Amino acid sequence: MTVLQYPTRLPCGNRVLDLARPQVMGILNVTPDSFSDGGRFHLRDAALRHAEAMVAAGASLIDVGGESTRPGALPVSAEQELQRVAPIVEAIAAELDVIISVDTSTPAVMLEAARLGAGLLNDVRALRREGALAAAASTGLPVCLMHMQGEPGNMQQNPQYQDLLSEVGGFFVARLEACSAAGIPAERLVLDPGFGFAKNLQHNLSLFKHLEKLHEFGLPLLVGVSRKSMIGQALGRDVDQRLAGGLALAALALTKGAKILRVHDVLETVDLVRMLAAVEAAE
Ligand code: 9MG
Repeated sequence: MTVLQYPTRLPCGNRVLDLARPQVMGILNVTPDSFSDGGRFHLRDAALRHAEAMVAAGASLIDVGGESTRPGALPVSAEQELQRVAPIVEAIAAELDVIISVDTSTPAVMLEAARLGAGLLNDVRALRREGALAAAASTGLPVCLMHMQGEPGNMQQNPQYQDLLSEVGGFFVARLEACSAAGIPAERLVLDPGFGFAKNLQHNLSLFKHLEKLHEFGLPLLVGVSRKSMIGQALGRDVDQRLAGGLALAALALTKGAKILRVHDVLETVDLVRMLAAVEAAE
């Protein structure tokens, strides 16, 4: 495999993401059933205030999602997703100095979000929905391709792998080829192993342990483990007690070379990043 060494400046619409240092992506769910905020930020103003607080805490990206991807979640219509996401993207683009990432697999949402000022497409289905490759290509935006077997609705029903690392790698090979054929160059891609997506606890832990293996693609890695059930299962913690476990995994992900951390707890994660950088900069 050709190893591409990615440029440290990733153009994201009218902004640039500096990948020379780790970046924090704040999660903004605008779904009524959002698993960790109970849908509290459903309303436009509340969502904007939450985004503002995450930017003030140091997030360089805000990931806006209008379709729940929690295990067992059912897909929503493109119209419904658009109704949830578009006003928030528009408001953030008008009010805040931040890169807007849109957590979507839906071509119409990708196109409209890009028109309204989004700078990154975050697709848990890695552009496998019909029309998604063409839509993403036409936006010219970078895309985060995440690994997942099946769909959120059924993904946790006994996920099976013969060789997890090779299968995740093979998935990325196929998606990179599909992107290239659709006119999306590798320089515009970010990879994400998809913790908690069609993986049991042992799959998640093993994938994390061997995260470095994904550097073979020469692309930036995004890691999302914030408040996830892998922390709950490993530590026996409810969703509101997973911060310490999440920070431990965030620190480990950074030492393993991840460049973007997708999190709920932005302030704490930014402190973690700054602390690691302070040690790194010492003699
Ligand atoms: C939307 N979403 C939920 N979890 C995620 C994860 O781990 N990675 C990415 N890229 N998106 C996620």
